[in-house]
Amino acid sequence: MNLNKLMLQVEAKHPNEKEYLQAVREVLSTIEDVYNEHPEFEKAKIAERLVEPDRIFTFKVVWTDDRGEVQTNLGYRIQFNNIIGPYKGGLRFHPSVNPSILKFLGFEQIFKNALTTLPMGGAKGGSDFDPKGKSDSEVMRFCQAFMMELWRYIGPDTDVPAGDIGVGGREIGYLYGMYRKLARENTGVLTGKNLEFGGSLIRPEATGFGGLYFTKQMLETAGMDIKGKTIAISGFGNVAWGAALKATEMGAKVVTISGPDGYIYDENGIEGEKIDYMLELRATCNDIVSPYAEKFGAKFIAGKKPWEVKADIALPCATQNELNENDAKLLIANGVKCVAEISNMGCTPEAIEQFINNKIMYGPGKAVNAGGVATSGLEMTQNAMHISWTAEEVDAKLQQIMNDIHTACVKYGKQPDGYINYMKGANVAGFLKVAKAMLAQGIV
Ligand code: 2IT
Repeated sequence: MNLNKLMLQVEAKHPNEKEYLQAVREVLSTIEDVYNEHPEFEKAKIAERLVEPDRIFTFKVVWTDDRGEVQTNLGYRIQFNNIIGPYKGGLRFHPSVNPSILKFLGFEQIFKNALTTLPMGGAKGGSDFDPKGKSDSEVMRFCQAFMMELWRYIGPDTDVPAGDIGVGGREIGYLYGMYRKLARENTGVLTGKNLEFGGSLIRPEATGFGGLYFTKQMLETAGMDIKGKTIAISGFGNVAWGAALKATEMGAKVVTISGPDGYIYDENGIEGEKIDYMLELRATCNDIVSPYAEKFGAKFIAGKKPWEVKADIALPCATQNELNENDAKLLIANGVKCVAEISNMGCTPEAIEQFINNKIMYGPGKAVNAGGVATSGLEMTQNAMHISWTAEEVDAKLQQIMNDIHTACVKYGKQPDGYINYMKGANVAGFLKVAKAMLAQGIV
């Protein structure tokens, strides 16, 4: 099968799902060589079978707000592929959530989870519920209503949801409480739980920490040291927080964070209590970053993204397509050396092309941010064994996993001129594992 032809078919079938098409296009365009080296893949129609989710659940979530008004939201769970393990992936609560966005995230999750070396399949879910401005009890009632619909489709060995944008420890707690009541079981059915009821140490930090372990490896492979480098980060949520924490610990200087309202430029470096403050800012549920500027006397640039500052390293930590071609050109003109996505699909295809054509190190989200779901996998292991590991034990495993992912990307992404195409490396390594598992298990 010509994968171009398959892409045209997928486009014709799902013309309005642009994020999903973008994610599929990226993978199909980078696996073509290995696909054609394995006629058995073609014979078993691996690519055709991989691009469509196993099933999609769509449900209505009805709840009552603090004024007593009845609210209706949409809920989804997309079980994409469970060939190597139970469906696994986060839940996103954000007004932009739609089937296209969840299908792109679920599709990416298959390869990301395959890269982690742990047995996890790919899934994603969420709702168009907007947590912004909602009270704690509204969030609780929404989560309970959401789980009343979802619980019958998930289970600790079937499908294990977790957090994503808009879903953190608080939401996971409310979701878990309702699941436990309905299913009458205490199991690791969700990850990202609080420590008191089966959560794992380091899970909150893991996406950011893993992203920095990967970035450090990328730099070292190119003969550079992360120490002393200037870093531009976008976002100010859990992922940006973990990234800033580890980056400063490694001796780099973080100069930006951002929100939907604009970005903060702190020339003195975002460190110590300023990083702690990010959590406080997030907990207000207003989704604005500007109060940081007033509190710490930094600059706030309204309505702009942080990619216009001079930085050695850029770490998108917010959402998909948050760094476009123009941003890439600005970063390159300002001497950026490495761009590593800790958000999912943070760069547009045009931005990626800029980085690759200019031989700038570029790490795709499915490799760079895999530490989050990998540590979810470690949480599942601890739950299944009814034990808990120390922070040091979890962190050591996370570092090992990120090292292994980096090695796999280099193995499949190294070009004849020595440039490492991490996007290709990650896609090929993830795809080969899934494809081989699909072949071994027959046509099911
Ligand atoms: O995008 C992601 O990998 C996540 N939101 C984490 C998923 C998980 O199951 O921990």
